[in-house]
Amino acid sequence: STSAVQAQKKIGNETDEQKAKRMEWWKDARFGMFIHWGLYALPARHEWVKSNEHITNEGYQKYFDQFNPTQFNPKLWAKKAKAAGMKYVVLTTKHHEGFTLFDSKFTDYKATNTLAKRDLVKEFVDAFRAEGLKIGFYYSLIDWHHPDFTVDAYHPLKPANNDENQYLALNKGRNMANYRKYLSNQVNEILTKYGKIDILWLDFSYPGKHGKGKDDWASVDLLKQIRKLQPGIIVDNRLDLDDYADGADFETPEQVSTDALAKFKGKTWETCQTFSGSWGYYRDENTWKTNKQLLNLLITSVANGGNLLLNVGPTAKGEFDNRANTALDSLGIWMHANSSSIYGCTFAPDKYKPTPGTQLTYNKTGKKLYVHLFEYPKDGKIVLDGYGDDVIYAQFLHDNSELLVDKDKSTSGSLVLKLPIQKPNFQIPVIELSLK
Ligand code: JFZ
Repeated sequence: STSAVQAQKKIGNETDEQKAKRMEWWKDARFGMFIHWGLYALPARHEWVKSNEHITNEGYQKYFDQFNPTQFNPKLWAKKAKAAGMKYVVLTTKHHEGFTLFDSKFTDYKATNTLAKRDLVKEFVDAFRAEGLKIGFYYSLIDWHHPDFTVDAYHPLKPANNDENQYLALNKGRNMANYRKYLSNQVNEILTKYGKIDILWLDFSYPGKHGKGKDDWASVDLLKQIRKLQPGIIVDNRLDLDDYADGADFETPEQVSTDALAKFKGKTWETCQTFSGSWGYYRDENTWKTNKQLLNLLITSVANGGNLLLNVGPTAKGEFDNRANTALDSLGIWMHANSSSIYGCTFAPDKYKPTPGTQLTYNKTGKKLYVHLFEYPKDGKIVLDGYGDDVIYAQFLHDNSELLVDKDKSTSGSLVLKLPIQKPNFQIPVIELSLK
């Protein structure tokens, strides 16, 4: 069939084995930090503010002039990420607004020319590397500042009533070929000036009328360029290269509910999630997720074989705000005790079914099964049907205290775990089952 032929279309010549090797650290890591930081931190009302409120380059200029992150200290960011249990980080080197946090030969619209007066990406990379985290760059394919980037359905200058003649008038003199060159030049800069880069997160494609896709970005050539410059790099799936078997390394389900993650089981994926809804710092947003919801996102991701990329939007001063710090600290307390159920883990073999109120993760190498207690059983008992003959030892993960198991009640390999009546003082305690 044609779809079978299409799936064979390839850009490079990497084998499945080589790819598995390249992706290994990323699949084991499971938990990363996304950082959305740019001029939009000043208006502090969504990173899309320029488009949402149809702000011109002139109208947006005040944020460039006022950008002065006196408290920017990426070492503190890196320590927070590390303490929360995150293994990698992805920073917006440029978002849709077009402002670059890095020094670039190809634009004046960069941090170096603000009151910050320096390459902020350089300091960021040094700080996170020093903490042992892998380095990822987000780079926006979209650019609402560049004069050659054509006005489309998401652009701040888009005509109010989608009037075709207005689109034509606005795009007279704009030349996407020039923008493609700029895009390629800047991708070249970020992949050559900062040493080994582990992840490239390009964002995003929206093919169709007044949209943009692979031809607008020259995606095939861009991906070839990326792989040549950084052979080990891991690239997301937003280049509009679904027709190619090797057009992306992972899927990026964004802001989806925990219920929706089950359908990604068996694929290679990372869900990106915010604390409060917006990616950039949004002062007045009061829809912050609870600690339990955040843990649920992390555990549910691993229980379905995926990663969680949890976002922080630093303030215009250059700091994580208190709500973000508190949430990260609380994740760190849980991870300190329970990270063995996260790192190197994936979904459990089919024969093990989670009981109501629990989620399972599995470490194949260590032969461990992890039961996450979202709801604590009132009678202190958990019955695991079909596990009985496989389990050789059970303990809580946070203190390695033994959990007694009762097998004689079982005739069909079911196992009764006896838990303390009093729930341990832990949000979502984890039971570790050692398998034969
Ligand atoms: C994009 C950005 O527009 C947003 O500001 C943020 O950076 C986020 C991580 O990525 O938002 C998207 C991109 C793609 C989809 C949805 C939101 N999508 O394909 O559903």
